[in-house]
Formats: sequence, structure tokens, C-alpha cells
Amino acid sequence: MVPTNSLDSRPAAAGSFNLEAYLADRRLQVEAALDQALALRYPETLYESMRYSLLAGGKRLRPILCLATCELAGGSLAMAMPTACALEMIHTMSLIHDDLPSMDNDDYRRGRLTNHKVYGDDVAILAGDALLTYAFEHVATQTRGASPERLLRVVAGLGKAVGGEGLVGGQVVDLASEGNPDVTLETLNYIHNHKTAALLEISVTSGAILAGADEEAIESLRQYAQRIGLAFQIVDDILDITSTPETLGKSVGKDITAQKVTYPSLWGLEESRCQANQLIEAAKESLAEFGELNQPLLAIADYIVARTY
Ligand code: GRG
Repeated sequence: MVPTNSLDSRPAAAGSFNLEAYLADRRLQVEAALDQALALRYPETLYESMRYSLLAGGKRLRPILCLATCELAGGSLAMAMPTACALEMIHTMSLIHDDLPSMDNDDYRRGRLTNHKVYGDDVAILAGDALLTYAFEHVATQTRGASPERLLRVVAGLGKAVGGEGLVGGQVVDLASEGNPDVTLETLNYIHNHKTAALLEISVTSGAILAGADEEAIESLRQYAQRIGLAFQIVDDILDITSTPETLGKSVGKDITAQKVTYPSLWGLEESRCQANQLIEAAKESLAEFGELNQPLLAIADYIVARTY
């Protein structure tokens, strides 16, 4: 049976798993928690700008992964929800900053005008800063039912995923590589392991850490996350070439215009799809020890390569 809206629903049993219903249910719960976590208040322009991007839709993949691994490890959705919301706040702030004229310079995101196009660069930068800092405050003050040691480990993991060893480091190397046709596969992997996979990794491991999973399980989940993380980025590069602005909700063809080396530019489209599929198969193998409880994570792995946006 597909889980319902209950805060403590368990993952569906093998063979009967309905990913579409599962994702829809989890998105609904994450949307409600995000809306509640970030009320409109003074100064209104700042909070409107934060809510504009945070509540603009998106796949909510990072929070859903965190909730899934918390359940997998025997925890509740309620226990992981503040971390799940924080992951989405961090992801959203990185999109706001990424879209700025001094970075990727995008006009559209999630099917609507980018934050700086509506609120101006100054407010967009500050909204990103406020979302980032609030994410940490929210996890630290709102998490219930996890020990202080586990909570501290999650907070430290979030910090590492965001900073110079994570998103920021990846973004700096990405910007420095623009227009350089000699970027190697090693550099490309560095960029995306940091820009994309690092946040997915803490999304996957944080839920399990909060629930008290043992180190072996956390390590298997880390391996799963690193593999889906790179596959996710390969698919992102493919969609930038093959999709439309209507489907993606943002500009397409950006990588070619910015003369970026991407997986398809190194390998071609067919080999890129093949590599993404291989990574997904390897990711699924990392979950063998979890038995039937691994159904949501297996299905999410398949979804990452099958997705159209
Ligand atoms: C984190 C302090 C700090 C600053 C930001 C701008 C920046 C540093 C990093 C860039 C990070 C970035 C934009 C990575 C790309 C990751 C990616 C593939 C995003 C698309 O994710 P989806 O498809 O988007 O899950 P939705 O809209 O569905 O949530």
C-alpha cells in the first residue's frame, strides 16, 4: 500500500510500490512544512523574496531523500522534517545565487522569473543568505526525537556540504572552468561531486543519522548517494541539450552558450545516458542490505535517470 499523509507511515512493501503516489504524498508534506517554517514577517520584502523561491515548486528531491532514509533506519517523518526543510532551504538559496548575473545569469527558474529579476540583485543575495542561515537555525531548534550527538553530526554534515568542500567549492571551479575547452573529466567530476552530489549525499545520510542507523548502513547510503548524485548531474547536462524551457521551467542550451565542458560534450549523448544508467544500477546495488525497505530509494534511483525535468 502507498503511504498516506500520516507523519509516521512506513515505506510500501516490495512489489506494490507506487513511486508517483509516494512522491506526491511526500511533496505535499514537505510543502506544508516549508510554508509553516517560514512565515511572512517584517521586513516583508525579504521574507516575500525568500518565500517566492522556497515555495516555487521543484521536485523536492533532497527533502524526500532525507525523509526516506530516516524511515528506512526506523525513524519517523516528524523527526527528519526540520532537516528535510533545511535541505530545501539550502538548495533553494544555491539556486537563487546561481541565477544571479555574476554567476549563471538566468531569467527563469522553476517556471517563473528568477528571484533577482523580481526583487533585484541586492534582495536576492540577502534572501539567499537568510535562507542559508535560517536552515541551520531551523534544524538546531526544531528537531525533536534525535539525540544531541546525532543532531550535531547532521549540522556539521550540512556545513561541510555547503562550504568550500561542497557547493561553494564546486561552484568556484565551475565558474573558473567556463570557456575552457580543455577541462578534464577529473575536473568535471570534481565540480559536480561538489556542486550537486555533496548536498544529495547529506540529504541521504542525514535522515539515517537522525534515526540512529549504524555506520555500515550510513556508508552504504553514502555510496548510493554519490552514485545517484553524479547520475543526476549527467541527466541534468543531457536535459540542457534535449529538453525545452516549458518542460524544464528554466532556460535550455545554457551550457553550450557558456562554452561549458559537460558530460555530453565529452562523451556524446548516448554514452552519457549509458554512464548515467550504469551509475544508477551501481547505486541500487549499494542498497542490497536493506531488503524490502529499500523500495523508495530503488524507485527514486530509477526516477533520476527517467526524469524529464
Ligand atoms: C551554498 C553558500 C552557498 C552558495 C551557493 C551558487 C552556488 C553557491 C552553488 C551552485 C549550486 C548549484 C546551483 C548546483 C546545481 C545543482 C542542480 C543540479 C540543481 C537542480 O536541482 P533540481 O533539478 O531542481 O533538483 P528543483 O528545482 O527540482 O529543486
